[in-house]
Amino acid sequence: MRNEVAAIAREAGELAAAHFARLPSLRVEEKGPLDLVSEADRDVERLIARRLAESFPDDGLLGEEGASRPSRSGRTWVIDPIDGTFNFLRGGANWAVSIGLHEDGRPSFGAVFAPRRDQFLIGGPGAGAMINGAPLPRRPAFEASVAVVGVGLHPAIPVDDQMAALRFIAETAGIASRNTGSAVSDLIDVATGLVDGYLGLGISSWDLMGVLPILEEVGIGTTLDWDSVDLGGKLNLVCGPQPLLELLDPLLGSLSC
Ligand code: LIP
Repeated sequence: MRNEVAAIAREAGELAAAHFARLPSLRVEEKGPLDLVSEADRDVERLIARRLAESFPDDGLLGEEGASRPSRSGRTWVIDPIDGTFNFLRGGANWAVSIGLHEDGRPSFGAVFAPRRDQFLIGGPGAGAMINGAPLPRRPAFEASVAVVGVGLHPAIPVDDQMAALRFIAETAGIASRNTGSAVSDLIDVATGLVDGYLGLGISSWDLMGVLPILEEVGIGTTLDWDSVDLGGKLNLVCGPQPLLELLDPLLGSLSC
């Protein structure tokens, strides 16, 4: 499975990069306020869905841009063809292809490829975790006095909740924050240690399914209770080492969204 999924993620990233090289001519539509989709997203998702269906014909599919296929195996591949579409369409580097396997009710394996950042991660619980072909090291112990968290706030989240989240991080937790505009990029930054963790509000399962299993393998957890996660719904979560989850978890219970 590893080799097949790696090859599909690579091919998808290369197709996305080819579209990125001709940005001005891409057709772009608005899905909603501050939410864009381009022919690149759709083309890359079609490729991933086709390749996954060829390799794993009994597995289900769920994609951000509409790919959908019922599962006969109990396993479902959850796809974000380009996470960070806004960045992609503006010529930025923070975007990635994400392919994750949902199995036995939780993320079990994933591959993410950020071509413009030259980062390819693959793995999952019990399957190892690799970055660019090398083992991903476990993160050093969390130190609150120098902590920084990536933040992703979906535009549909009420502004009061967005402000409450930023205030909680700065004032109550007393830590720094960063924002790449791509959940997968933020979570790759957790893997590489640029940030200690991630706070996401209004995040979708396809933003998370590819990279969370890789992070779990190196001891990074989340506040999500997978038994109650709706794969088509919006999620609020913290991801990080246990002390960071405990530091930011009270915020989640205080929000209206
Ligand atoms: C985006 C996320 C981003 C989040 C956005 C959106 P897309 O995914 O990665 O972090 O804040 O609301 O969901 O739409 O670029 O695949």
